[in-house]
Amino acid sequence: MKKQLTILNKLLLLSLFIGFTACEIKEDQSVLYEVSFDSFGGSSIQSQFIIPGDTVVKPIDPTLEGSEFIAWLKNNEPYNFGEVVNSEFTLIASWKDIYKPIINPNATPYITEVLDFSPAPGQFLNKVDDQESVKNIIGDYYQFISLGTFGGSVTFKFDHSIMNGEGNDIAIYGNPFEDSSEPGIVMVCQDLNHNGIADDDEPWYELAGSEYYKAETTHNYTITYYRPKPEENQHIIKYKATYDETIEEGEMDFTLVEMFHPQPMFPTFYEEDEITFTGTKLKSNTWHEDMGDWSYFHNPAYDWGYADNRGYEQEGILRGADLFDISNAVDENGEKVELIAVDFVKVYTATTTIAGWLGERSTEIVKAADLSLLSTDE
Ligand SMILES: [Ca+2]
Ligand SMILES: [Ca+2]
Ligand SMILES: [Ca+2]
Repeated sequence: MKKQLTILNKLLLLSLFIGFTACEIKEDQSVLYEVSFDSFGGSSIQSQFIIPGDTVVKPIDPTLEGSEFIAWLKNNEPYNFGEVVNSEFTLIASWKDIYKPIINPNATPYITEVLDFSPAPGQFLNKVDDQESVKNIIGDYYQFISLGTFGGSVTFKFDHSIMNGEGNDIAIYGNPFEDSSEPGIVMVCQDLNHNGIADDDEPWYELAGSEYYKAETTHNYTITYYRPKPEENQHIIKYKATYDETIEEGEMDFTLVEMFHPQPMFPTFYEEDEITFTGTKLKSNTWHEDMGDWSYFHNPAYDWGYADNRGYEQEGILRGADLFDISNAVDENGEKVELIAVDFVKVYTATTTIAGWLGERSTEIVKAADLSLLSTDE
């Protein structure tokens, strides 16, 4: 009897085993989910077969020459490796170019190329061929260009990357004097793909100056200027500004400069009849002094960190220059960004003030230099 039971037990166990094995094979074929990895040109990563409800094991980061691995993406979002798997899917590697500064053994200190000149309306525009005269800021000469009122900008580069060394790195020369500061905000960009162009996917960073974090400073101030119709007064520029929750429409009145600057104020070379600029707007500190039969406008300097602001305090080779430290770079959210070097520099007028007969408060640029090369020159 005992022996019979044992045989029965064995048969039972055998049938259970067969049943179990069959069941396991069935599971293998139907419900293991394949998670594959598309390394997007990088080293290949093996697929994983995941039991439902289990998680993916984060593989070793793939490698790609000249690139830095950022993350595995699912539906364009970084994948959470704690997520439970309930389907098959592919994770895609995202990469960013490793930035390499351009080192030039024959580097010269001054601007070698102007990439863009987009002035806003102003009294010094339209007197000569502005797109030609902007080249005045190349090299070491003393001829300035004017950017016009808020937003008007110039973008330039050098024959090498400007390294972020100890302290200040860039000198930007304007024509300020005591009580005549016309601040311009400075932005920088890295040529990540070394094509000499500031591409749309190469971000710009503002060099935060003394006013950047103050409540009275307006970030993301957008203004559109409209070209007057031929029959309209060419010294009245209509505009529409948007910032915070505000939409403001108005006119900039340049009529008091007409006797000195009779030409139209809206830059004539634009094909469009309206131009739009977005940037950081500084609160005006201009004040007006009544001197009896005439009046004077005071445009005092801001503390630091703006072009055409305090350069009159410098001596020698730096006379007229405001100095900039690449370490003050911030991203669009105001977060500090560490940049080892930069390739492109943009300066734009930071105020919207029109000071009567003195005209708009517009940043002027004479030249700019890599400070590290200037010091070795001396
Ligand atoms: Ca620095
Ligand atoms: Ca000036
Ligand atoms: Ca580029």
